[in-house]
Amino acid sequence: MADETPSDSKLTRTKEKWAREGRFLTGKVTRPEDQRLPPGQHLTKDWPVLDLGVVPPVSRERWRLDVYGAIENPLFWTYAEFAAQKQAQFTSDIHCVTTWSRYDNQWEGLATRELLAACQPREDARFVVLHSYDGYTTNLALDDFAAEDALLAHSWSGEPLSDEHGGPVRLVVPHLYFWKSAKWLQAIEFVTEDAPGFWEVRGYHNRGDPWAEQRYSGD
Ligand SMILES: Nc1nc2c(c(=O)[nH]1)N[C@H]1C(S)=C(S)[C@@H](COP(=O)(O)O)O[C@H]1N2
Ligand SMILES: [Mo]
Repeated sequence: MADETPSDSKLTRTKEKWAREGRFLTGKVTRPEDQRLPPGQHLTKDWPVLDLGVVPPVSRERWRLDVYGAIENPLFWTYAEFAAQKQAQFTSDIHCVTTWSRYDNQWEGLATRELLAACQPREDARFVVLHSYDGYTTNLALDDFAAEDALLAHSWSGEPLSDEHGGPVRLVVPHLYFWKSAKWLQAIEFVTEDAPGFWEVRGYHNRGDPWAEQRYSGD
């Protein structure tokens, strides 16, 4: 509708509904410095590379992002379309299940909340599955995906994300172990039933909260 004002657009109404429901609150609190490092972790200054051993060749020219499933508005973006979305800059800590943590990583990209506003999850959408160009998958509860500091990142420390760290675009979900942060992101699938991913079917915890040391299934 051409005369639809911003205040009664579907997007605005959805955001208002989420606010009423208190939806997507992660319970994240600012932690005192002496509690910043989760249990069993040690600090590193460099940034280790961890993956399945294959860096899939995907240039910005060839990269596409498919967003589909239990949503009102499927999205199929080129890199230029992705880059034209509202930009966010977040600084956050990385916690890898292999016990290293790295503080103060500066990310730039598209906040997952902006993506959700654009794709409009259906009422029955409860989980997302991330699909990557190397065949990797990982699953997240929709509320974890929608954390206020989660983003689809294209830059780190003001530079384009390197190939080895998941460029052109990776997910970053700082409040969970880093295996949930899919590199070389290809697709985001919204589902009504949970669907464990690559590591989740190989003994890793389904959620992966570092503060609760949810490393392996059964923890
Ligand atoms: N596509 C893809 N994403 C992935 C992985 C992978 O193998 N493939 N490994 C995960 C794991 S186990 C970790 S710890 C982080 C490592 O990210 P980094 O190499 O940038 O440190 O990426 C995660 N995302
Ligand atoms: Mo990892």
